[in-house]
Amino acid sequence: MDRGELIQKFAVEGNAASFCEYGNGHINRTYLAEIEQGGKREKFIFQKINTDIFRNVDQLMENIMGVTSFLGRKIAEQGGDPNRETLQVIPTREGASYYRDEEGCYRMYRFITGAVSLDAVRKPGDFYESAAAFGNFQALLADYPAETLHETIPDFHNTAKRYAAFRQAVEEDVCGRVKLVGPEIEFLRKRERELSVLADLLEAGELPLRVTHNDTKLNNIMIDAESGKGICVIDLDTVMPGLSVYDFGDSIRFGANTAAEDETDLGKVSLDLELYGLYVKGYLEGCRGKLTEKEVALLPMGAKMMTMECGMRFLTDYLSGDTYFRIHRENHNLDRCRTQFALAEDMERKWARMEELTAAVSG
Ligand code: ADP
Ligand code: GN1
Ligand code: MG
Repeated sequence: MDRGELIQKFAVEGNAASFCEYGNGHINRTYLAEIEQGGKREKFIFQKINTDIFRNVDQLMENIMGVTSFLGRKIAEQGGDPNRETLQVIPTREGASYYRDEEGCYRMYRFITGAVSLDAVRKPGDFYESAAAFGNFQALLADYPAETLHETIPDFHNTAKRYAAFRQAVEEDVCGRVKLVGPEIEFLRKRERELSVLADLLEAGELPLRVTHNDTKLNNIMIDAESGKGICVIDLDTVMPGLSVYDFGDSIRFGANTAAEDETDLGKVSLDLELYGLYVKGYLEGCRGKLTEKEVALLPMGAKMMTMECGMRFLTDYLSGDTYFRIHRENHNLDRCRTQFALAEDMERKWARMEELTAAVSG
């Protein structure tokens, strides 16, 4: 079925005028579809869902429909515009949340106009605004019925289990790449015990399980082109019960790195402490006092844990033959892994400052 026919399966009038790959996500295939409607071109986001990763698309879309309608109601109550401030799924002509054919599963979203998603912080204010928006997302979902959410990727941020998967990939060495990554394996081996501290605190009841986004990188938020405010959190595939410090940490991992996630010159990789401090401020303001003291104290650990975990996931994928994250060049996952580990090492050097800044902002 061609793209025009696929679009016809959704409840939108008009004909597809253009269709092109869009964005820099690593998981789904995202397209910008422009549709001719009454002499005007309307934009839509069309996605082919990665069903190797999201095995149960009914459950995935049930989560998204639940979360977006919940958010839409709250945003409207607070006088906001649900069309711009939360994702809006365009149903199929049959009224389903996605369309399935023999080649895959597809969904459509209303395009959030007048906004941008950034792959790097342009100015510190962008990062602060993204923090406030992710914090607000956390606060808005604080009373979402967590038990109704499906675990779209089981053990997504269970770093200890991720370590076990990494060890298995080393053991299997399906591509013969283990010999190329001695220092990276050593990096993780040295930190093995630390990898489970947050999961252990959760299990011990010292950290609360919340409804979290779990994939809070900067390009998963839309920033209003005029006001510069973070207006809409997108990429809701991994909204699941999780830890607030994971959401905080993943944003730091991506946005407070002075280099790109896949930078090959590791000399450029470091933690920007100014951005770190700004994010703490924005996130705590957005959360509106909902985090416990312990959660706040563990924000630096959240940042380091997400950085190590993500590096480990890139490394595992490199060892397994690059089957999970979309790559655009040879060794891409290895490059991504190395930047993460370099960033985590820089966090270790700056640990005292990270803790001081966290305490100063929250105190
Ligand atoms: P992935 O899971 O692959 O990361 P995303 O859902 O994050 O896919 O989409 C990829 C990119 O597409 C985003 O980073 C953003 O730039 C753009 N995008 C996604 N949804 C919308 C939307 N509703 N409006 C405008 N842009 C969007
Ligand atoms: C993936 O989907 P995207 O590109 O926003 C991944 C995240 C990683 C991130 C690393 C479902 O995010 O967990 O942190 O790449 N998403 C999934 O850039 O695995
Ligand atoms: Mg994304």
